[in-house]
Amino acid sequence: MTEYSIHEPALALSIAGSEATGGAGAQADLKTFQELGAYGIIALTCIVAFDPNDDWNHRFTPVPAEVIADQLEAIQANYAGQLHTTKLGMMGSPETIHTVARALRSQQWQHVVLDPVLICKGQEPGHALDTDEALKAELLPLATFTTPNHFEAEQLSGLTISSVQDLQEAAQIIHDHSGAAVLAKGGIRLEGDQAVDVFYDGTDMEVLSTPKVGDHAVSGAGCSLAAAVTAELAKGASPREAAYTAKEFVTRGIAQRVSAKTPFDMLWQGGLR
Ligand code: PXL
Repeated sequence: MTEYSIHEPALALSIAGSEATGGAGAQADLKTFQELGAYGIIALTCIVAFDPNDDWNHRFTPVPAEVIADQLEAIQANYAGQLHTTKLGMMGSPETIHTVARALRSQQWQHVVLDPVLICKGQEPGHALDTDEALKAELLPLATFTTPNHFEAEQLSGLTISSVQDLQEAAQIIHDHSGAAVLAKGGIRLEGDQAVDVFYDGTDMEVLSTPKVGDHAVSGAGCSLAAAVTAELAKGASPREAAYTAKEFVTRGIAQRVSAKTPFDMLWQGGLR
């Protein structure tokens, strides 16, 4: 009989939406977790299917609240006492946010990484506004780490961000408000030849800068960055170390992108191999 051993990888739960083409969402999270050696677990919040006949607009289908609650019940029971790290991606509705917040509050977490996905094309603006408010009220206070992009950092801080100094100020405001470590992403949005992100955890203020790779956004960069932070935290890295590794992971993935018919290419999660 062949011997076996019990493996004890770092566990990482993503609560996120499916983006069917595999560029973003839960698919990007799972691939990132695997690449970085964490054991990936998913609770799906919604299904996004781009429409090739309508400019690739997002067709959005929420997963019913009770089905989200069932998934989280199964996951939390299965890994009771072992699961300490989670990432929150696209929620899509206030009801989903209530359901996820309730499940999160039912146990202790070491790391709750919030990718504050605020709007998704294809959602009604009124609906999206409710979702943004619920996210700020119910999920941001639970977060230990958050990864707003340029637009989200403006929304969460109330600032207009056009320089690295503005991005630093926004990171400080978001940290002061939430208590979370903040990795605010300037990405390709700030002028100049560097893709600049800012890390702030209340003590350290760091500017992470790499040469821009092209001047077009790549699908999955935000999801993969937050997922890489999550995997690294699950493995025991400090928030600052996790931010640097995640930036490297995404920069290499953008440089080795997967081409597609959508207006954006996709990030390749195997870039560090
Ligand atoms: O990149 C944000 C994002 C997150 N999650 C899902 C998405 C998208 C963007 O398309 O579809 C499910």
